[in-house]
Order: sequence, then structure tokens, then C-alpha cells
Amino acid sequence: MKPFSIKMNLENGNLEEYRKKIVRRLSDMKGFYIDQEKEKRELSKDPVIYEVYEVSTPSEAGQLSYGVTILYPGKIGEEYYMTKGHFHEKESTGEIYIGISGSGILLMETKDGDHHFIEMRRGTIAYVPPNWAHRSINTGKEMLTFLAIYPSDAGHDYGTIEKKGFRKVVIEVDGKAKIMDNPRYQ
Ligand code: S6P
Ligand code: ZN
Repeated sequence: MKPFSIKMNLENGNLEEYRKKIVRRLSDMKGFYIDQEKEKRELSKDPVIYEVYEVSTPSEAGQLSYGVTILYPGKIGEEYYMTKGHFHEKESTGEIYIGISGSGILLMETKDGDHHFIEMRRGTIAYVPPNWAHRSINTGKEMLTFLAIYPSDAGHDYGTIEKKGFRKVVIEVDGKAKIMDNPRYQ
């Protein structure tokens, strides 16, 4: 393949072109939020939680892909809007996140019990090492946008998180974001 470039608006992360757009609504992530009653109630409106604009290259070792995530501001109960979160199917692959706008938290954990978080804002360059599941949470009032760069053959394992959840959750307490143990973690 030939080298290429695409322009990104550094204020809002908009890409002038992309290969694939993914829109995730609440109905695409049923059962993810702690307050299941509130989740069910919000499902009648089925809000968009986030969008991903991907520039993917062939899924082969050595290739890199990238994508911009736009995570809307909002909460289900006291829990902030978040991405599904995933491990990479090929566990030996890492990833880089670059914050473009808004503010939030990048929550990470390993299968053997380690966890970590990084505050994301404009200019933050976060490194997700191999073997770490990652989920983004919008704790602000604006869109949280970031650019993710990852090996094209990384793949997504959503199933593990769908079943178990993350060990930690991010909820609003007295107007502030707090990271707490997930009462529904299995
Ligand atoms: C891909 C990378 C991001 C996420 C995006 C949405 O490896 O980590 O582009 O795909 O932030 O999150 P999720 O968990 O729905 O894929
Ligand atoms: Zn990833």
C-alpha cells in the first residue's frame, strides 16, 4: 500500500475522511451501567453515547490503524457515559490515546487484578500497554474526544468486559468524579 494522510481538526477531532463510522447508543450496551433501573428508563430515549471514526488499514502485523472517539457528556443515574471497553484479542498489542478536547478518565485493568487510571484532556498522551483492558469515561460537560492509534491486527475482545464489567466505576458524588469499586463486578 501507499503512504497517505488525512486532516484532523485539532479543536474537535473531526476527520476530513474516515473508512468507518461506529455509533453506539445505550441499546448497544445494555446491562453496562450500575443503576439498571435508570438504564432501562433511559432506553426509551436510547441516547447516542459515543461515535468512533476509524481509519483502518489491513489487519496484518506491522500495520497501524487509528480512530477518533467522540464520547458525549451525560450520566445514567450518577454514572458517567462511557465506552464499552475491551481487551485486545491479540493481547500482546498496546495502544496510544491522545486527548483532543473535553475531560475524562481512561480506566485500565489487567486480568490478574491490576488497575490504573489516567486523566484525559487536551494534550494528554496516554499509553495503554499490552494486556490492559481500556475504557474511556466522560466526566465533563463537553464532548470528550481523543485519537487512538493501535496495531491493525489487535482486534477487540468485548466479551470479557461484557460478562465481568470493570473492577472500578466512575460516578459523580457531590458534583465531582469519584472512582469507586464496581458493586456489580463478577
Ligand atoms: C480501539 C481503541 C478505540 C475504541 C473506542 C471505542 O482499539 O481503543 O478506538 O475502540 O474508543 O471504545 P470501544 O471499547 O467501544 O471499542
Ligand atoms: Zn483498544
